[in-house]
Amino acid sequence: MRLLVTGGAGFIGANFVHLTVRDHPDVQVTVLDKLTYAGHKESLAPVGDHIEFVHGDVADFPLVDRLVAQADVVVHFAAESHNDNSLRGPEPFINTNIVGTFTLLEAVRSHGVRLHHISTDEVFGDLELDDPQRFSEVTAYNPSSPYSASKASADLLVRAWVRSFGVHATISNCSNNYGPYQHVEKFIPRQITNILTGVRPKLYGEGLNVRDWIHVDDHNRAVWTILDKGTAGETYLIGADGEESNRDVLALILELMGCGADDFDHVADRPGHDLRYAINSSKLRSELGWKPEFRDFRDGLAATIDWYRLNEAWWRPFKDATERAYDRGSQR
Ligand code: NAD
Ligand code: TDX
Repeated sequence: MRLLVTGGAGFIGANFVHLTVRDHPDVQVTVLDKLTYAGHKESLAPVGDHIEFVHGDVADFPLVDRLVAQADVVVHFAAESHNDNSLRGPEPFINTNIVGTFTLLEAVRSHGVRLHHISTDEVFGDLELDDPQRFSEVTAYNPSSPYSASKASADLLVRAWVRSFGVHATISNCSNNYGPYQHVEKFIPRQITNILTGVRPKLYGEGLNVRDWIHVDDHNRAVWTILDKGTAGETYLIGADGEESNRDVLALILELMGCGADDFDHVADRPGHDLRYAINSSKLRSELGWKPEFRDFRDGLAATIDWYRLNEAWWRPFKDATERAYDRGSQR
C-alpha cells in the first residue's frame, strides 16, 4: 500500500508514521508537511530512512494532485491545531484546515483515492460538568473557537464530498492526545517543560475544565483500525474514558516531578474556553473491536515526563519563542 500522510512532521502525524513503519513495514509512506512552527523534521529522524518526505502545503493543488495520484490511501493530519493561536490570528486556520481539506478532497475525488480525515471532539462544542451524555457520532456540531469552527467546516466538506461525489472517505473525531513529540505550546508539555526550565506552570482560570485524555499511540492504533476495518462514509469517535480536570492533571505533573502542590500560577482564562469534552467511543469499540492499551493515565503521564526529560534537544530550540508568544498574546 502507498500511504500519503499529511502533517506527518507534527505531533500525532509523526507518532503515526513511527507506528506505521514499526507495525506495517509493507506500507510505503510519503509525508507531506509544510514545516510550520509546529512541524519538525527531527520528529521523523528515527524513521527517516524508511519514508519519503515532501516539504509543501496541503493547499497547493498541483503538488497535492501529483502526490495523491501516486497514493492508494491518504491520512490527513495537517492542520493548524492550537486554540490559543486561533484566537490571536485565525487566518492560517482557514487556509490550512478548510482550503487544505478542500484541496485534498478535490484530488482524491479526481484520482479515486481513499481518504481518512483526522478531526477533533471540539467540533461538538462543550458539555456541562454534570452532563450524563458524552459526545457520540450523532451529536450536533457546535464549535466555539476559530480552530474548532475550521475543523468542523473541514468535516462538513468531507461529508458533502462523500454524499455528492461518492468520495471514499472516513472521519475520526478524537479527544485530547498526550505523549512524545507534542509541541510545548500545548497544556501538558508546556507545564512539564516549564518545570524543567524553572518557569512556574500556568493554569487557565480555576482549572476546572475537563479534557478526555488519550495516549497518542492509542489514537493512532484506532486510525489503523479504521483504515483496516472502517466503512466508507462513516464517522468514528475515538476516546479512552480519560476525563480529568486541568487542575488534577497539573497536580499530578507537579507530584510526579517532585514539586510542591502550590508551585504554579493561575493566569487569565482562555476567552470562550470550552468547559468539558467527553467521548463515547462505543461504536469504534463494538463495530471495529478497538480498545485502548494505555489504561493508566498516571503511568502514561510519567512516561511522557521522562520523554521530555530525555529529549530536551528536541524541544529546547522552540521553548523560549513559545513562551514569548504567550507573553505577547496576553497575561497567559
Ligand atoms: P500539530 O500542530 O502538532 O501538527 C500539525 C502538522 O501539520 C505540523 O507538522 C505542521 O507543519 C503541518 N501543517 C500545518 N499547516 C500545513 C499545511 N498548510 N500544509 C502541510 N502541512 C501543514 O498538530 P497535532 O496535534 O499533531 O494534530 C494533528 C491533527 O489531529 C490535526 O488535524 C488536529 O486537528 C487533530 N487532532 C488533534 C488532537 C490533539 O489533542 N492534539 C486531538 C484530536 C484531533
Ligand atoms: O498553559 C495552559 N494552561 C491551561 O490551563 C494551556 C496551554 C492550556 N490550558 C488548558 C486549556 C484547556 O482546557 O488546558 C486544556 C488543554 O489545552 P490545550 O493543550 O491547548 O488543548 P485544547 O484546547 O483542549 O485542544 C486540544 O485538544 C483537541 C488540541 O490542541 C486540539 O488540537 C485538539 O483538537
